[in-house]
Amino acid sequence: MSFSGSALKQALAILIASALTHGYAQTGKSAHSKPPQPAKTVQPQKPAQKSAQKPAQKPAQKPVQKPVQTALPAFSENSTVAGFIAHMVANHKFDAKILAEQFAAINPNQRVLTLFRPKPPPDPSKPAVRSWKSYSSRFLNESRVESGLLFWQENAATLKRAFDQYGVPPEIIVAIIGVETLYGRNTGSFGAMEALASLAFHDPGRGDFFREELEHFLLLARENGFDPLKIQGSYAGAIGIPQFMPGSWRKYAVDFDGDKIIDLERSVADSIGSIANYLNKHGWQAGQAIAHKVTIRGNPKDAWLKAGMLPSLNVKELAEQGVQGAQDSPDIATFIELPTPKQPAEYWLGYQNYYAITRYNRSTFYSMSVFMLAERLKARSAAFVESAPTARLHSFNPD
Ligand SMILES: [Ca+2]
Repeated sequence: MSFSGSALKQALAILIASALTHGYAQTGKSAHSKPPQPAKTVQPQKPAQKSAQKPAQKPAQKPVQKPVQTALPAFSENSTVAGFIAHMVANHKFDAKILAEQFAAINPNQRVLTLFRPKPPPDPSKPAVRSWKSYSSRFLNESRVESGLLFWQENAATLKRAFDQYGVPPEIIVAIIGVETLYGRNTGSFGAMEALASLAFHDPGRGDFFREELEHFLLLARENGFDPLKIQGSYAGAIGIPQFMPGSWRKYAVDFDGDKIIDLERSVADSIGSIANYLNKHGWQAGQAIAHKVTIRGNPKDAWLKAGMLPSLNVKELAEQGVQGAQDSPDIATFIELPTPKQPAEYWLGYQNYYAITRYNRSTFYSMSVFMLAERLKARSAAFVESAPTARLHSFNPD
């Protein structure tokens, strides 16, 4: 982004004036003198969402966070924000005064920044070892399977239509919604604009990405007539039943219930269609395998682990090197390690459809949780969803 000096000065002047006029005394918000607003920062989340984010801690035992004096300047005092406003005015004809007022109504949210970038462990020489078992137990449990079967049953016709149109099977869509928001029950309790702006202007690593997402968010709000201050989402600004980032919403979301509005906050059908379209556009291959569990001789080779998420390893060559268990698979795979401290790691080969899931969230643990939850749902669906019109779901023919 580049801004002319005068536009930037003008935006900054509007920001400051707006802060003074509509200031914190009136809104009851101050980044400096008051503790974080309970409604946005330490609001008790629904137990299920708590379990989805921090399963090890029971909410009742968690000590109340003490007010923290933040050193972060208010958005209305931030020249980068002024530059961003000038950009929105110059490129998208936004009203500088209204945008400045909206920035004056939100504050840099320290909890957002902490959740997005947790503090490193006290002893950097002992990096925390991730635990697949601990991570996946949040999602691979009876409660989430049963809720998923009910969701599948309730939405069987829509899921079949998404499968017919995009080739993505129901269990994958159900599993993604199950992992993301517990089937739409926990769509996030952070102000989306505040979360996005906090990361856009205060995260040292991903500021560029979140400034783009904030731009998409404001455009999305304008295009749909949303009040940007009333939209809630995750701490990273993901919105709605499928937790789309604003840029993905604008690019991949579809109206799937025919009311000519794309509503990922309330429409389950729009969410199902949008997830299917997203995976389809990211290379989903109808009918192809997603991943196979494998055994190996000895330790995995560095070259396998460093090959990246995009499938690039020749499955026949891997078999010659002792990777067993990937019969009837696509030719090219990525090697997946799922470590748990003090236990043997699990090893898997993932194919193009695994890669498509990683485009939703670029995490091996996330993607394998979706896949394994989907497998459990599929195994139980025949008995559970028997009366629903899904009997021929798996006869999808890509031709
Ligand atoms: Ca719709």
